[in-house]
Amino acid sequence: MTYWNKEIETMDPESLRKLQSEKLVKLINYVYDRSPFYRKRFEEAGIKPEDIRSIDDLTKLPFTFKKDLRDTYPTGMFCVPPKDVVRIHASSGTTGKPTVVGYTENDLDCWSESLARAMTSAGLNGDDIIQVSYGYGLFTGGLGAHYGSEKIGATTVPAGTGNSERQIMLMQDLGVTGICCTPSYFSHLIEVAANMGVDFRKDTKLRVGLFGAEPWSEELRKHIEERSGIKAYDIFGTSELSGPLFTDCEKQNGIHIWGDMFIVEVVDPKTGKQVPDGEKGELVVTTLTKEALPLIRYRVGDLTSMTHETCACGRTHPRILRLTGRTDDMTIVRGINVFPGQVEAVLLATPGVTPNFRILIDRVHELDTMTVQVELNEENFSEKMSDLFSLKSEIERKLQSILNLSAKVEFVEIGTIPRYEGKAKRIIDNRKLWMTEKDQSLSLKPDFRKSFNIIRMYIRYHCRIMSDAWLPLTGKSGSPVKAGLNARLSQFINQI
Ligand code: DLL
Repeated sequence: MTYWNKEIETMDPESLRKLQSEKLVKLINYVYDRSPFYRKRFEEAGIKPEDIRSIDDLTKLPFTFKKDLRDTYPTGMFCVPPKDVVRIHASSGTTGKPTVVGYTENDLDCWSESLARAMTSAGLNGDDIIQVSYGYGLFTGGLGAHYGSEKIGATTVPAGTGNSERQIMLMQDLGVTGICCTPSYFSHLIEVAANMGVDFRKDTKLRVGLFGAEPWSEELRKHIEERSGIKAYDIFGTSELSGPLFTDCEKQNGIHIWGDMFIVEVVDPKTGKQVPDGEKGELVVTTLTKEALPLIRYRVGDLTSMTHETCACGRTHPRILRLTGRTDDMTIVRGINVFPGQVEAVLLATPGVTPNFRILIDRVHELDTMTVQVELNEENFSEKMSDLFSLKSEIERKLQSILNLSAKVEFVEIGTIPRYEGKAKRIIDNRKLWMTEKDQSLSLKPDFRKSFNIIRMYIRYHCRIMSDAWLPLTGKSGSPVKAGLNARLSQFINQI
């Protein structure tokens, strides 16, 4: 078995706990001295730094939430002066403002160290050629994987996202052996390669993939492995914790969380109480080495379970099992976090539509697609198709800029989107984390829906003309005749 840092990765659990205790005590003093946010939080909870003497006192500490980062936007929770921040990343937030994360030089080193251990545990090494097909930029995927790959001494190919045929060409021509991207994108690459007549087994040297940034399943892992002949590993992290940080090892039996850098807990999302190993709950993480943006008992929002058992690979650090969902309304499309609030903000700022909407997520030819159904405002309903098209493009443009993701807009009849008395269900996720061949044949569904809506709008348009033509004949504007006619038409439209 090969390790990046054998001494740390296989240290005995008792010594690891001791190390965590020492680091936790230091951390609490650090944030208390440097962060007005944490000082206030601790005071509200009646906690003084001297109350935290070991990891046994962890549960005395209050939780931190994504909302705290938003409320202190952009850098209110940073614990170092701006001159010590050497890098900024960000992930999307509910309101259009991103969640900003900062790194000192040491933070970047720890991030790469974490990934170097992870990549090594997934069988990668300095002889590998690793293609990084995560997005580069504010998203942490590209640069995170890039630095990890360089740290282990691999040759790094910063391909970024998109242009699938070129991705495959690069893989072949450069002799790429490892790839980092979302699992849905790699499934798409398998299809593209097949269409190009490229067989991953015969025509490339690819042997390892690190797939994450979005939920996926064991079935998809099997599918990828069978179709491409590579070993597929699960890579996890969040921008608040740095970015991609952890993977499963060659035993593929849970994601190793480096205990000398992070303390993990799994809690009941309702009560906040820790749940026993093996029981599902929300992931909570305390960062032990981060300087710019340390997080204490951070509620990550992902659902998982954990185990403290030593892995068959010999690593002693805790493992979390496959992440199965989230506690909040965030959803992930092509690796990008999407909150319904972002869409709502766009619609509220756009005249001509109502704030009622529904986000439909599908998986077509292995790639996620996002369609936003929007109700046209009755008063602003335009009879000119050209106006509707420009309104549609305007909303699509705004969505692209706020979400950093292309979404299609579909106009629907007023009253079509269900109204909810409680929490509105804005997202209809038609993706299956894994689709069978039969499911895939149903992937025409979004096209059907689109045609259906065009037909509806067309009928409505003509019904309106009929209605307006009829009115002068009856001569009773706003009369029961018109109301009756409109009711009949609506009933008719709703039935089709
Ligand atoms: O997605 C960091 C990352 C980049 C991880 C590349 C792995 C690879 P955020 O954009 O902040 O950061 O999104 C974090 O994505 O809370 C999970 O809900 C989800 N997520 C990330 N990895 C996985 C995974 C990056 N392996 C959010 N399985 C997290 C399931 C994942 N969900």
